[in-house]
Amino acid sequence: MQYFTEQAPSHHEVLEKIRRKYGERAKILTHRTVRLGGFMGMFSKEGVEMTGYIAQETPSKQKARVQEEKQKILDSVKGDKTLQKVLEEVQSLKQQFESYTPPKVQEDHSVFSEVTEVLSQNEFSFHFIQNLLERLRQELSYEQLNDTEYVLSQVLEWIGECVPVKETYREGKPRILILVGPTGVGKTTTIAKLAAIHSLGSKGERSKDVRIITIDNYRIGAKQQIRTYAEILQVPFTSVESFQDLQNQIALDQDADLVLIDTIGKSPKDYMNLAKMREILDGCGGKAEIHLAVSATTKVSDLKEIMQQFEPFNYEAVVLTKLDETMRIGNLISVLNERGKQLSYVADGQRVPEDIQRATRIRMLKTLEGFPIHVDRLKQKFGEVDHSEEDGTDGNDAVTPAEQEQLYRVGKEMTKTKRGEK
Ligand SMILES: Nc1nc2c(ncn2[C@@H]2O[C@H](COP(=O)(O)OP(=O)(O)O)[C@@H](O)[C@H]2O)c(=O)[nH]1
Ligand SMILES: [Mg+2]
Repeated sequence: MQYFTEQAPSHHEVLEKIRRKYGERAKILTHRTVRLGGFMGMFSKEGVEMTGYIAQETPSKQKARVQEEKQKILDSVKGDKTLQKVLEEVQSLKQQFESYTPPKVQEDHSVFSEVTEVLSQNEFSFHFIQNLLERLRQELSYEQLNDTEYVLSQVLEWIGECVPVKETYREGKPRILILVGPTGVGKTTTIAKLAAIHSLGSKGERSKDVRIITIDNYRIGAKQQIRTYAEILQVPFTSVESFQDLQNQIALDQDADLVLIDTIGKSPKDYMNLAKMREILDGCGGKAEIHLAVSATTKVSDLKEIMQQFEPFNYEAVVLTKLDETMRIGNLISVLNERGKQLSYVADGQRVPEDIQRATRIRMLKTLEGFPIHVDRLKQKFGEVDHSEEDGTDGNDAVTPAEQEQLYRVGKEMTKTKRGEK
C-alpha cells in the first residue's frame, strides 16, 4: 500500500493538495499542527501536516472505470468517420473470428507442409504449388496422406503431367528448324549438336542430309563458330543476310532432309534487330518450325520477358539449354505450363554432340530434388523412353576419335571467345 505525508499553511489547503496529487482514493489517517519554513527556528509560520494512504480499487470499481474510459473514447470516435470505419472493420473481423470453424482434419495433415517445402525448394511458383495442394486434398484419402513417400511420388507424377512436351512434328521434306533466342544461351552449340546427331545417324536412325544456314545480319564474327562445326561434320553451310538470300537458299536446299538455321541475336531488348531478323526469316515461307532457346539458369522474371519479346516469331517450341547448370527448375516448369509452350529439346552440357536429348517429362522430373524417382514407374505412366541414360552418339561409330577431339576443341574455343567478348 502507498502512504503519504503532506503539509500546507491551512487545513483546507492540505486537503486540496492531497486530492490533486492522489485523487479520490486518498484516505487521511492523522493530522497535526506544525511549524513551516523559517530560518534557524525563526520566522516560521504555523501550518497543518496530514498523513494517509491510497486505498486500492475493488474489481467492480476497476471495471466501472474501464467502462467509463471506453465510453469516453467511443464518444470521441463518433464524430470521426475514419475511426468509425476502422471500428466497424474491427467488429466485423471479431465476428468472422468468432464464427470461424476449424478446418477438416485432412487439411491439417502435416504432409501438406512437407510437400509445400519440397516444392518451394525446387522453386515452383506459388500458384503452381496451390494447385497441387488442392489436388492432394481432393484426390487422396487420409490414409494415403499418412504415407509421405506415396504422396511425393503422386505429386511428382502430377508435375509430370504439367510439363508440356512436344510430341508431334510437322511432316514434309525438308524439315526446316530455326533457332532463335538471346545471345549466349547456346543456340550455335545446339545447332551443331542437332547437325551432328542427324547427319551421323545415331541410335539406329539412318544418316540424314543436313544443311546449316546462319542468319548473319549483324556482321559480327560469330559465324566462324558454326562454320567450323559444319566443316568438321562435313555439312554444307551458308550464311545469308537478307530475305531474298534465304528464300534462294531454301529453294536450293529442297532435296535436303533437315535444314538447321542458326540466328545471331544481340540482346532481346534489341527490338530493331529482332524485327529485321523476323523479316529475313520469312524467306523460309510458312514451312519452318521456330524454336526459342532459353537457358535453364534464366531468372523467372527474365524468362517471362524473353518469351514475350520473341512472341512475334510465333515460336512453336522451347529448347532448354544449360540444364546441367541448375537443379531448380520448378519455376521454369510453372512458366512453361502457364504459357502453354512445349519443350522440344533439352541440352545439358557443352559437349557436341552428346549433351542433347529430345525433351521428355522424365528428364525434367529427374532434375527435381527431394522426390522419390522411380524411373520405371514414370516410363510406364508417361510412355516415354529415358533418353538421359543415353547420349547423342550412343552406339555410333560414325564419329572417329579424331573428329570427336576436334568437336570438343571447337566447343572449348567457343567458350573462350564468348568469355573474351564479355
Ligand atoms: N553448361 C552448358 N553450356 C552450354 C550449353 N550449351 C551451350 N553452352 C555454352 O554456352 C556458351 C554459348 O554458347 P553458344 O552456342 O555460342 O550460344 P549462342 O550465342 O546462343 O549461339 C558456350 O560456351 C557453350 O559451350 C549447355 O547445354 N550447358
Ligand atoms: Mg551463336
